[in-house]
Amino acid sequence: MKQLKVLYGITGIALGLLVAFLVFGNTAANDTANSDATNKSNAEKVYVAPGELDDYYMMASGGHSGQLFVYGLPSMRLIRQVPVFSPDPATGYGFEEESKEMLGGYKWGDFHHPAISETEGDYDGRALFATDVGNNRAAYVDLETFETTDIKEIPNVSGPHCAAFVTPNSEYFFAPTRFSVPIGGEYADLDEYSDTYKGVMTALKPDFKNNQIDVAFQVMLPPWSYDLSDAGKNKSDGWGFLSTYNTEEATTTLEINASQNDRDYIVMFNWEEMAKEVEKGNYTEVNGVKMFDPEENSGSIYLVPAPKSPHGVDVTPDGDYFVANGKLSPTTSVFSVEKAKEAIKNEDFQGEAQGLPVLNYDSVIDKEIEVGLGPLHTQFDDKGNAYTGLFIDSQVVKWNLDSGKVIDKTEISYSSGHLAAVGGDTTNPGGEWLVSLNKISKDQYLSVGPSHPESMDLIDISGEKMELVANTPSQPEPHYAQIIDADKIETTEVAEKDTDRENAVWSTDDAHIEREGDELHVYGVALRSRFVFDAESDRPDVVEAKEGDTVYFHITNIDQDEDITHGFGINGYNENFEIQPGYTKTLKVEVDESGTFPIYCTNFCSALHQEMTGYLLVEPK
Ligand SMILES: [Cu+2]
Repeated sequence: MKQLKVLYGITGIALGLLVAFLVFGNTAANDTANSDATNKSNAEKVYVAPGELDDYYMMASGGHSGQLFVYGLPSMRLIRQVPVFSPDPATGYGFEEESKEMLGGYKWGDFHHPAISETEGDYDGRALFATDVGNNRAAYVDLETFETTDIKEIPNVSGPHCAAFVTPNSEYFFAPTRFSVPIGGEYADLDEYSDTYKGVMTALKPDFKNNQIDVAFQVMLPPWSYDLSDAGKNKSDGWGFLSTYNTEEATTTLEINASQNDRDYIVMFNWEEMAKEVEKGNYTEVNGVKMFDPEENSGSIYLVPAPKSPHGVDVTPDGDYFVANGKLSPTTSVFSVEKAKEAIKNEDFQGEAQGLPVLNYDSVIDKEIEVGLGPLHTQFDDKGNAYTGLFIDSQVVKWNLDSGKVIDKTEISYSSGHLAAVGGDTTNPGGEWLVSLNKISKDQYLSVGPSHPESMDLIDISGEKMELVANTPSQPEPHYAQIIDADKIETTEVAEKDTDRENAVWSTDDAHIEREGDELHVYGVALRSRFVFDAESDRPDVVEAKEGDTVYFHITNIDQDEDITHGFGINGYNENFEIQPGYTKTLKVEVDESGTFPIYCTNFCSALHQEMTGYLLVEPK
């Protein structure tokens, strides 16, 4: 049956090619101006033959799954789910000691907007940064291994949603909050909201040598909700841009009460200046973090009025403009960085809000584009065009940055939340593909009951007209994605044999078990197709413990071959983890019940994988 389907698929594609040739073949031959892309059928454009590789990685956040989804483009194949903020039973992330400690006991995370590290304003493929809106954490994902290598809890914040945006040379990535709370998080009456509650923006500093992040400083902001952000580039390098809503400072029924003002604000801040001020000592310490208060240190933060409850704020690739998408307005607003700087210099203010100067709207606006209903987010191509997703109209709109003219609209299914273009947040966008990350799939896929997947549309943006070429379901719930050229990612397949590594054993002869009181340390190896826990034992794959012991399994996978992963599951013990080639992992087990517990390799590794077993024997007290 499976084979038949494959044959049918190939026949279908061949038929598609034939039809494409009959329809376009002759005209294409006469029209040398047509690019290859326009001559291809939609099926051809996304077809990546078995054994061939995709051109791009798409790194999509997994929302309340807490995970990172890695897709290949143009095939839209889901290649990998990388655990970041939530435990993962298959890999044992959050089960074995190393990641368990990093994860800190959290059961879930809410990963919203991934940001790939940058060099000179372009994705450099070294790392990916993530923030957790659910439990106020930030993570570093190493793109050599596609593993989460560091997670830090961020003090003083509630819901770092407006993140992460990375500065052009990865000096910092910023994480402003969706929720405002009293500084320090203590109790305060909601009647005191406007005076006591604050939004907080965190500057996190990546350490690429050790694959870590640290909180560098924080900035106190008015008690509003901060939604999305982007870093300045080229002419606007040194600046950052945040969108706000609930500048009404409502404390209940936000649906109505936070939708009253015709204009909220884009917060425009000079992060270079702020970092310098903090360096000079202009901060107060709150829960161990340097907190910068822009009200007391004027000159680094300004407000730009923008219609109405804006979601995305996106800086153009040349850095000359920032585009705000007022989700309750039918327009997208283009603001000029140069005009904003001029207004700041001339103190061309129309007032102030929460002690911060508000720039004169008319002095800063460049143009308003009538895109349609529910504009949420804008991306760019390499030809001076912008693409805005419309939530309510379920469309993507292409418009020109210079002329402001709408060029094309395409229907998507349904309700675009975010857009991601190749290199879409960089100084160097690709201009080939755009993905609409849709919030609702309804009738797009075979029904699986009341819970529907989300959906993603792949749009070819290489021609004058956009063309929707493919659609794929996704698990909950990509909020945003970044698309990077596959050539920029260099992965490690096998970990180096590090003979100094703590708890590692690199030869079957060295496998041994040590007892320290009621602690049992198993220094074992996994290799095709056996476990060796104790080289000198008649049964080297058996661990004998006593009821009440604590057993530490320190297991090294000594197979130094690509894709030879071993698993380690204990039957009836609710424990499992993977050990990648060349890795050492530790599992701690309290054996509080006597009995016989088979151990087995859970990740198929060889023809004799079924034989890769052992026993944990727990003798009664
Ligand atoms: Cu195995």
